[in-house]
Amino acid sequence: MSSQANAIFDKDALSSDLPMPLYLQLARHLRRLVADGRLGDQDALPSERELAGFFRISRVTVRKAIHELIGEGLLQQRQGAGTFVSDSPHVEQRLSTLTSFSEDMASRGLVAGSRWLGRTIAVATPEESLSLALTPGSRVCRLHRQRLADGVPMATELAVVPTRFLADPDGIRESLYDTLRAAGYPPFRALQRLRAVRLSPEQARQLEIPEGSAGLYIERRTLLEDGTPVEFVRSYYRGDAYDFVVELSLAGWARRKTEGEP
Ligand code: 16G
Repeated sequence: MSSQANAIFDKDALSSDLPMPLYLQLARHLRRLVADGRLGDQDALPSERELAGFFRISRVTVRKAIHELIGEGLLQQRQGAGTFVSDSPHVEQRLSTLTSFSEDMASRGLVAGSRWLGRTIAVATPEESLSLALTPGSRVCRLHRQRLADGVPMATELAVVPTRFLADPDGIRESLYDTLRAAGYPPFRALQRLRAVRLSPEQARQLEIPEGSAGLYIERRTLLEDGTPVEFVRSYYRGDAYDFVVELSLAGWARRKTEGEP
């Protein structure tokens, strides 16, 4: 293996004493190197033979780890050229259109996914009651998900929906908005607030990025056409992988001025 590769990979990252199969330990090590930026987009991995020799494991184990990460979209293989780190998905979201995460990803040719971190029914907190215009003691579904683009975590979202609009949190398949539409409560417009934050160690872990990374905190209050709040969402997005794009147009008075009207 080249001396450069020797400096990146850590022999001690794998241990047969751990209760985790060696191929998963190697996959975890490679995932961390990508997350830390020590392996960048399109970097070539050493050959299977070199990795097996370096970590003193079988080539079958190396192949299984690589296969695992290809499945997650983190690595890709090119015929005859070897294994490379995939380009990290970079997503742009237009701020002026109301779309769901699933729709955002599909429109970019990425496969949307979710991992559930929790889904429960509970009594709304005072903050949730205020945001959702609920009477004290109202019940809500709390839907906590890690959102993935081509298998890579992009955000964690905690969506709160009154049980009046969503009776069974287990009824959601991939898309919350599709479930709401099917129930006759299509999200119509939303108010969104964004701010930059330093992610907590727990949030960084959930997004599989280094501790101390910057992120975007987004709060969304979504309304039905008649103005009734249908969801209140607090999300943490990876700061490095998501761009929010806003289209600005001149205000009416300014447009009239540029068009030479008095
Ligand atoms: C987006 C929304 C979120 C909504 C989710 C539904 C932002 C900041 N948030 O992530 O409020 O709950 O889409 O996605 O855009 P789904 O229909 O794919 O479950």
